[in-house]
Amino acid sequence: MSVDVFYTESHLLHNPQEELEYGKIIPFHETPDRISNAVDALVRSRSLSFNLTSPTDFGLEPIRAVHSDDYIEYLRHAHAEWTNYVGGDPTRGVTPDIWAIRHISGPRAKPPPSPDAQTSLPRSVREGYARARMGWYISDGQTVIMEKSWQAIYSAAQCALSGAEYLVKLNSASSPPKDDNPVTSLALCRPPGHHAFRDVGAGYCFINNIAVAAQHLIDRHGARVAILDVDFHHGNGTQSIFYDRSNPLFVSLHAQWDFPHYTGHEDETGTGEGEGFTINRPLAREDCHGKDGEEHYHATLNTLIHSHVVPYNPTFLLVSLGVDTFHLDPVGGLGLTTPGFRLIGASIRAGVKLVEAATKRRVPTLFVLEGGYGVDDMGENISEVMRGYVNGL
Ligand code: OKP
Ligand code: ZN
Repeated sequence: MSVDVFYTESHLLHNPQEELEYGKIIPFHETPDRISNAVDALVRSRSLSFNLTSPTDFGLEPIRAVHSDDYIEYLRHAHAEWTNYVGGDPTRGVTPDIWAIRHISGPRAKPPPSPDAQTSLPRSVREGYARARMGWYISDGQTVIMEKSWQAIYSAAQCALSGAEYLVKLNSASSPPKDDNPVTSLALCRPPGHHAFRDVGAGYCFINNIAVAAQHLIDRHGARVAILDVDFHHGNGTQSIFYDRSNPLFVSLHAQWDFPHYTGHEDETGTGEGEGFTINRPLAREDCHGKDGEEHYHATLNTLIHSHVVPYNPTFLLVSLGVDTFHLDPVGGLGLTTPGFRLIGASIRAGVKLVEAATKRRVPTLFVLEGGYGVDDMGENISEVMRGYVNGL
């Protein structure tokens, strides 16, 4: 069997050269060669065959089901607005130099209106509007927008949607998928998505690709969705979007006290109807080194799958697949080795099989790429996750 991979070259249009990290300007980590190298590795993979597929265009509607109209509108014009009013080299990326701390500013805080509509105001005032708006919608200095970034952002969401829709088709095909063949696909999204909130971009993310796919499956196909986030970083955007809902379930395993720094604690469990449908397991980095560390990681993941994902009985499983847990990753790094990624895939499949046995239905599983910054290894690590999912250990 082969795994369909949804991918488009539009991501090449988003290639910032630098980011602001802890007060220093450093080379941008979330580079186009992450995807190019991963695609090469998948195509060359001998362990499993991958079938590269271009995404279908599902339009803006599924994105609007997750993100606010003003935010989407802002993202589309952010680069032009900034370079027009604030200035700078238009061939380079832009990122805020002021940040709205909304929980401090309070519920009545709001961004200024678009400076384009304020023709009577002095230029300097309109410049202030443009700077304030960037800091309202983008919450850190690593989330950099280029002139054509929107095209890449939009296409990444379409890749996730296409992966989801493909699973629906495969699952309901008149000739049902062969007995034991898994129903799975991979969306190679870039930029990533899991730090994107309803109306805020952060951590290289703008549109929350996996949230858009989950919402689409719920709205169009009445799905009951479980999201399992195994990226090194806490999926704070996904958590926030679904915090007060019982569908989807959101389960995250991540490094404690690293980016995004303030969330992902065990006592964040959802609110209202969503109480109990957000599950966080932060891992101390010092517990994840060496062989014992890797075992600790897998034991924790397995417990999460068995005590939360399986009992939820999802009709679809969506995995936020970050491979930045790899021990050599330059941004994350949580002690995982390449065979460890195969085990992640196998553990997820074992959980899926339990749900399938209990419900007598297939559980289509979509893997959505999030982080992973070691460009030489990430393709192999992604491919090992898929191989573990398809073939087991
Ligand atoms: C996005 B994804 C830590 C700097 C943090 C931002 C990380 C965004 C990660 N040395 N920089 O979850 O992989
Ligand atoms: Zn990450």
